[in-house]
Amino acid sequence: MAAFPDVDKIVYEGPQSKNPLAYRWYNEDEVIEGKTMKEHLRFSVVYWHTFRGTGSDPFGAATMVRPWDDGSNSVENACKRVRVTFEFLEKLGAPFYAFHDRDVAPEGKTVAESNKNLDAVVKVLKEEQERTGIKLLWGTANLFSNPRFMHGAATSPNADAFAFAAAQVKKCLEVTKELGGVNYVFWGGREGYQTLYNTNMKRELDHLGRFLHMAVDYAKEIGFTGQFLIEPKPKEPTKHQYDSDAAACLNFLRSYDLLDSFKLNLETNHATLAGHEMMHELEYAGMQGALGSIDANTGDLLLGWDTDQFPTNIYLTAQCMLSILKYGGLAPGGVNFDAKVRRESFEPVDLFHAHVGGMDAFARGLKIAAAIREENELDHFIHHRYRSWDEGIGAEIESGKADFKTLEAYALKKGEISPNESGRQEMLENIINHYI
Ligand code: XUL
Ligand code: CO
Repeated sequence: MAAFPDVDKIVYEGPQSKNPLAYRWYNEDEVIEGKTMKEHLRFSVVYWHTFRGTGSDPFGAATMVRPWDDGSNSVENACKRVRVTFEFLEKLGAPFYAFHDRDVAPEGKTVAESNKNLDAVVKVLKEEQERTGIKLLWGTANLFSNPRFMHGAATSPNADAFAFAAAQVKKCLEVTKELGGVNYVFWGGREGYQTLYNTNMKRELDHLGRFLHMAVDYAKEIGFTGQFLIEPKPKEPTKHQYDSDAAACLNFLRSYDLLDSFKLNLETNHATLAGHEMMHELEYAGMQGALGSIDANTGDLLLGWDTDQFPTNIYLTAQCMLSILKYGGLAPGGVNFDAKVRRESFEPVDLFHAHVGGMDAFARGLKIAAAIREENELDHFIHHRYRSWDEGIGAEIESGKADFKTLEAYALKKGEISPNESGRQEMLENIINHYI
């Protein structure tokens, strides 16, 4: 029996449509800059929020109405949930999904039992992937929920926690490979600290480096060719997460000789918590060739935690798409909605409204970004702004010909710098508004 009997396949009806369950902007076959929207955006739905989110918060119990879920932790219930997930993905027209091992299958009392449960559910996931053609964008291991990881997993002071985390990632890599996953994500979970009074930071980071090398080695051994991704986040659950932002992650990867094996999975609300705009994170990763994938969501400016709301702000999505287009796209990564309906939006149909809105916001962002790029006003402005580096003293500095002595001689002779020019921030913001 269908879990969403009242929802038909969501189709593109164009900007004039008043149908809330139709796409007004996401037209998957529409070609922009030589690729279809489907190829650019590579939308993905997350298992954890969409099919495991209960709506509970620190002040109240679960609110979500999910008639197909019997609330038990049985493998049978987990398998039933897979069928519902794929009905949802098919009706939505999303080409990808993503999961943690513990979202899809119940954790057992032992490693062996957990692995057995996972195998049983993976069989159904595989069947449904084959039936629908929907693919796994990425798998990841949940190394933060089980109390054994209270002090961290790879960075725990307890070596057994490291060993159990390794066993879990080994299995999750095998399963991701089995399902043809195109990426594999490491989000730091509890890899961080609450106080430096009890923490050997150097030793913990060395262990994290070792852990990731083991993952790279094992992927090679089993022939998993998906892209490895690290997902930065500065805080929550720990006060300080080691993978705090794109710059910190790239420094870590470089220090531990892992730069060739990893790219970044950047999440909007994590950027906000780090005190950055998402565009900053995208640009920082992009300029270093490390832009892998995004977890698309948004926070709430008035709430200081990771609210994981669906993105609806087209300034935000246009900025994201400007950077993504600039760096040649996300593939094999994608736009993964690591986002949840709020606890007051408790009916199954709200899952559709949320994703349709997010997909339309990104499709619109893509169109806006492509239009901005076509006119090229921003690029022209930036190019012009840096023209003092194209010849003369600027070119000498960039090419390495100048040194402090020649520059002192230059300054003495010149007397004062060429006049500065306006940054024209307000004009540029107005230009962006022409395209929105
Ligand atoms: C946590 C978060 C995770 C990762 C996967 O804030 O974003 O769900 O995306 O572990
Ligand atoms: Co995320």
